[in-house]
Amino acid sequence: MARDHIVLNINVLDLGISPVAWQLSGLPRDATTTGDYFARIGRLAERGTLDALFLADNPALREDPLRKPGDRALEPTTILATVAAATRHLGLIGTLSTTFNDPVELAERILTLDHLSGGRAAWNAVTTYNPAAGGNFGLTANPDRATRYRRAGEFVDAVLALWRGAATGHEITHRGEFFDLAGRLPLGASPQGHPLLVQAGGSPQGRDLAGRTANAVFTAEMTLAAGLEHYEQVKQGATRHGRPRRDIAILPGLITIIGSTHAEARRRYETARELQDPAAEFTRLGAPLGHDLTDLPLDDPFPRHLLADLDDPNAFEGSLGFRESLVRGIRDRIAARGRAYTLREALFEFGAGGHRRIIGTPEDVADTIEEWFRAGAADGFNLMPDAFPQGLEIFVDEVVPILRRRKLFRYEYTETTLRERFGISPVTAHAAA
Ligand SMILES: Cc1cc2nc3c(=O)[nH]c(=O)nc-3n(C[C@H](O)[C@@H](O)[C@H](O)COP(=O)(O)O)c2cc1C
Repeated sequence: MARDHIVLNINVLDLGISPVAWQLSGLPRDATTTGDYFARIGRLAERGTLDALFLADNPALREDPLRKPGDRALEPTTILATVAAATRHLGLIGTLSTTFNDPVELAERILTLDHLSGGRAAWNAVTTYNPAAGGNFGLTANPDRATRYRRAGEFVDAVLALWRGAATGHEITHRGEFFDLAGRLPLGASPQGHPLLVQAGGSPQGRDLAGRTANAVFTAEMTLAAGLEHYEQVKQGATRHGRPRRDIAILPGLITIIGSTHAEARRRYETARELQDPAAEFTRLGAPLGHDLTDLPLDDPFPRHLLADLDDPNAFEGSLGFRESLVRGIRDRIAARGRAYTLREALFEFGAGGHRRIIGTPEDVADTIEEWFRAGAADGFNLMPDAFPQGLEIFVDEVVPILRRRKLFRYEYTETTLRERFGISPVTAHAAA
C-alpha cells in the first residue's frame, strides 16, 4: 500500500459494461448522445467524491447500432468539456489514440480542456487495436504492434515536451522517426502545470511506455496474483526510468454487479444473462482471444487450444494485455473445474473482457478493493458498473461510505487539481529541461 487513499475513477462505457445495459438502465437508447447523460453521471460521481470520469475511445466506424443500441458515439474530449462545466472537482480522463491523431493538435486539445476545467484533465494514450480503424484513415491495415508502440513512444514524448514548453514558456524542438516539430503551443501553464498522462495497453511495450511516462495506468487483471505481478512490473519500470513510484498509479478495471444482498446481486446478474444472446458473446470473447468461436459447440468442455501461446505476438491484432488476463482467468477456471467447464460458461463469465468482476453486496465490493489496495496490487480502480445510473448510484451510496469508514477514501475533496489529488509531483523547471 503506497498511498493513504484509494483512487476511484468511473469508466463510462455507454450505458454500462453489460451488453444489455440499454435494457437494464431504463434510460432512452439514445441517452448516450446527450450532454445531459454525461453531466448527470459526472454530478453523481462527484457526490461520491470519486477521483475522475474516464472515457474510452474507438476511432473506427461502429458496429451495427441495432445489434448494440446505445453504443457511445460522441467524441471523448467534447463530452469531457460538458462534464467539466457540470462539475467542480471531478477529474476528466479522455482516451485518444496515438496511431490516429497528431501530437500538436492533441496536446492543444487536452491542454485546452485542462485550462477550461481548472486543472482536472488527463489524456489516456492507447495505440488502438480495432482493425476497422486503419481503413478509415487510409491504411489497408493497422500498423503492427511494434510500429504502433514506436510511434506511441515518440507521440507521448512530443506531447509531454509541448505541455512542458507551455508550462514553462519555452519553445521545443522534436525530430524523430514519425514527427518533426518546433515551436510552442499558444497556451501557458494550466492550474496543474499541464495535464496528467494515463496509459492503457498491457503488452510488454505498453508496460514499458507506462513505466517511462504515465501518471496512471488502466490495467486488466482478474486475480490478485496477476494484479501483484503487473503492479510491481510497472512500478519497477518507473524506478528504472528514474521516476518516483508514487508518480504512477496502477488502476485495474473492476466490473460491479451490486445488490443489497447476495441474492439480489445474483438476481441482477441472472436478469441480464437471460437477456443476453450467446451468439453475440462469441465475438466479445473470441475477438480478444484471437479466435473465431462461432462454430464451436457451446456445451462441450472449453477448447484448451484457444489458450495456447501465440506464435507471433507482434502480429496479434488485439490487445496482448487483455488476452493475457483472459487466458490466465480461463486457465484458472479449468484448473478448478476440469472438463465440466464449458464454452457457454466462459462466454458469460469472461465475455466482458479481462477485468475482474464482482457479483455481490457493497461489503463484497469494498472487501476486494481493500484487499487489492493493501496487498499492493492496485492504487485504485477504474469502475465499470453493469448499467448506469443504478450501478453507480449504489456504489456511491453504499460502497463509498464503507470505504470511508475504513479510512480508505475521502469524505470531501481537499485538493483543487487532479495532479494534487493523485499525489503526482508538481511540474518543475527541472522536468521541463
Ligand atoms: C485496460 C485496457 C484498456 C484499453 N482501452 C482502449 C481504448 O479505449 N481504445 C483503444 O483503442 N484501445 C484500448 N486498449 C488497447 C490498447 O491500448 C491497444 O490500443 C493496443 O492494441 C495495445 O494493447 P496491448 O499493449 O495490450 O497489446 C486498451 C487496453 C487495455 C489493456
